[in-house]
Amino acid sequence: MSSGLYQIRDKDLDTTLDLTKLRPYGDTMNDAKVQMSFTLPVKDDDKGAAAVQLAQKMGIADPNVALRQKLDENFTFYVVYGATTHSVNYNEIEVLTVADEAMSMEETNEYIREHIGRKLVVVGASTGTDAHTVGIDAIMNRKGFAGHYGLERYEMVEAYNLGSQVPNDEFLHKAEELNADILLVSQTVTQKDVHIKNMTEFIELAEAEGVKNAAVMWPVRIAAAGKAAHLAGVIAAYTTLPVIGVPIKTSMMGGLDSLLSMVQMPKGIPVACVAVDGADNAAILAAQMLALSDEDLSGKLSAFKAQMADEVAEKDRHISEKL
Ligand code: B12
Repeated sequence: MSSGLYQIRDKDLDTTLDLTKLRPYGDTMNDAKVQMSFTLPVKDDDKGAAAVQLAQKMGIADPNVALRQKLDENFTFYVVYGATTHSVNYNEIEVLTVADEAMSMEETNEYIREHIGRKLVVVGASTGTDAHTVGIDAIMNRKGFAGHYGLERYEMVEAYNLGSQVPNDEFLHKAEELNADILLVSQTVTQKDVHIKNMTEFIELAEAEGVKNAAVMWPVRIAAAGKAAHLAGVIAAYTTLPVIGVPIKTSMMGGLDSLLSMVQMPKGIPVACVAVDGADNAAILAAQMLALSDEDLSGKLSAFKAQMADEVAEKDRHISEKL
């Protein structure tokens, strides 16, 4: 092997990784080498040193202009290579993340089979004047969306997707006819607030004629929303019934946006808000509210909580055995 210029074996190179002073890896550990490129709106002349000075002011030690190229008479492109004088403490970095535990299709089916003992009837639509079908299709259609199957594929769900621009009265009558357990409304937020008009009409109609029919929605309402998370608040503003918000995880901000839109309600218009994607807890909370005036339901909830406690004890025993 050559012992020339590029032989690095005998050199005393730093190999330690100190996460409290994390620096870029250029050619060797901790050399802090970075490469950056920028364009200066000046001609390519002797004052190319401006690029070097700029790099130094940005905390780059020993900057080298690796490339300098005239773009036109008054613009020059630079690639500068050098070592950053900064480092970060990797161990102290805290990232705000949203815990996300979702049940698989099989687990959901099993849960419904065990706890409800029959298929759940779900009716969904994009209501009023809203023509956006794709969102409700994503949730309901067999093929599903983004690697998740839609409700039509769930063995323990009887799903009816009515499509878009479904008049509110038609939607409610269909729900009544099918004896629906759950109504899914998809509304796109519009600049002209059409979604609020659609939603308030829906609430008025439902309160006028739907109370006795859609058992799960009345008298406790659960509002789930992703990119239209303020709708829970809209519902709360138009009714005296309790509203439980379920912020849905979004691709942009992991659901933090939905969460804040639901919890930051003005005084007088409360929305009880559960965790991001916390539909289970919303359902349990709704059941607990209903149980205040329903002895049978209250008994079922007590049994459910006792079973949960047994399950925790069983898991604890299982872990203790393993240790
Ligand atoms: C396709 C599209 C259309 C198509 C719809 C075709 C169809 N068959 O659906 C057409 C051309 C008809 C259309 C029309 C209009 N559109 Co449009 N459209 C879009 C577009 C490009 C994509 C929407 C989409 O399909 N997304 C994909 C699906 C999978 O995502 P999603 O809808 O968000 O659904 C997910 C979640 O939100 C959630 N979800 C949805 N519903 C529900 C329900 C429940 C219960 C739950 C739990 C979850 C949930 O789950 C889904 C899966 O993750 C968006 C821009 C964009 N890139 O988002 C604009 C957009 C939604 N449209 C918009 C507008 C303004 C309009 C019009 C008013 C334009 C006009 N001036 O005419 C009209 C309205 C017509 C009407 N009467 O409603 C705006 C809305 C304004 C805003 N929010 O800022 C957007 C955002 C574009 C924009 N930036 O201006 N549109």
